[in-house]
Amino acid sequence: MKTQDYIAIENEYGAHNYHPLDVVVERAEGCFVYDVEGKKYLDCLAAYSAVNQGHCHPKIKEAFLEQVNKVTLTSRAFRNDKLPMLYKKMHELTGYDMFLPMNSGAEAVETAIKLARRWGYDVKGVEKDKAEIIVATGNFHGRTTTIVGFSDDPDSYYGYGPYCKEAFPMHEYGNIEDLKSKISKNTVGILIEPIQGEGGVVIPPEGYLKAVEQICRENNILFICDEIQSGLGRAGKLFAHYYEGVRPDIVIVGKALSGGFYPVSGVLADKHIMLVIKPGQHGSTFGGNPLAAAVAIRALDVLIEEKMIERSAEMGEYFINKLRAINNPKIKMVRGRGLWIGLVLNTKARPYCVRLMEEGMLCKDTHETIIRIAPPLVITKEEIDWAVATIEKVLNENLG
Ligand code: IF1
Repeated sequence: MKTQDYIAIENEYGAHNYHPLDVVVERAEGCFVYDVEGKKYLDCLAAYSAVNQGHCHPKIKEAFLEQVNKVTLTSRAFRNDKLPMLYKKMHELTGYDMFLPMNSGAEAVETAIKLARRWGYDVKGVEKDKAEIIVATGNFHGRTTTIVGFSDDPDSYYGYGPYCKEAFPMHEYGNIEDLKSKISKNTVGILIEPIQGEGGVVIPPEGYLKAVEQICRENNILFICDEIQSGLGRAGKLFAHYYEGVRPDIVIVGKALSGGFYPVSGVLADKHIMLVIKPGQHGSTFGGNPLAAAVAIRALDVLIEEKMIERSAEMGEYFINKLRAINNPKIKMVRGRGLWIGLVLNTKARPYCVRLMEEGMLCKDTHETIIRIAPPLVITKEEIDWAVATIEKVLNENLG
């Protein structure tokens, strides 16, 4: 079968909750994916930063295959020999006392919301069912109804209510005075991304994260940082919040935690927060299963052993500088941290993403005019040179 055959079947029998580019991927390795006709593409989306380690990384695959031949899932009614080792590794790598494993990013965000609310009632003493968590404009934290209920993007929230909006006061991302105005006696947490991905790699003003941390300390509020997309090397550090030297009370992780092999997410926190949830008060069927743990352990090992975080910082700076050297009036701005880049155009980005696909490069447009560029962290300088030349070539075309 050819590309169009797969697309026809997908359109006929699959829900239309996405509008993907017309590329039908058959296999992938490292920075490259190959379609059903064998055409090769440089992947500059990396599954929205879930394959920071590169597609089908051999060492993570090895861990997957070894574990899948032993045991994959026993439920949390019993213990297993891999989860404790993941807990220990997360502690040693991040410095947080404890980790609560889930599966999708949204589930981890929901977990962080429950943890903050429970801490609010049991420790801070907030009146029952009155807990508030302040969120930011332009946020993206997943697609469950609680989460889309505090989105300001109609594509996320329209038609899925009712919501409990009063539980999630919204402040303007980056605006500390506005944030302060949203604090009440019932505020238990402030939930933000250290860099906003869906908004097109939006970096907040210098000092914003530090000010959020200070506000949390002064008002006995939990600083909740969603590092599901920005974390694990994507922004050039283990966590993007390291750029401001802050230490959130709760850090949410996902995506590259498994290198794209398996849905693995979770929440990091110290004991005085994490232990407010008692046995039987939260969990999930697959959360913390031995296959997930084995894969996550190796995905983290690979990230560190192959110095992917340092590469992200170095290659990202190289990529951004080369993009900024392109002399084309269509380019409004190039922004980013590490290998996480938003190429902001003065015109619609989608036609250029389609042309880049035709040229053998995959990236995604967002918010109409932004091309999101986030390749696996194993990309080389030669591959970046080719990508920049291809972007320059395509932007020189008039696509209306
Ligand atoms: C889709 C966006 C990116 C996330 C942050 C939580 C989650 C995500 C910061 C939820 C997930 C994914 C979802 C995916 C596309 C992608 C995305 F475009 F939707 F917004 F990356 F920017 N926090 N982001 O970025 O994690 O439940 O998906 O595992 O919905 O198509 P999830």
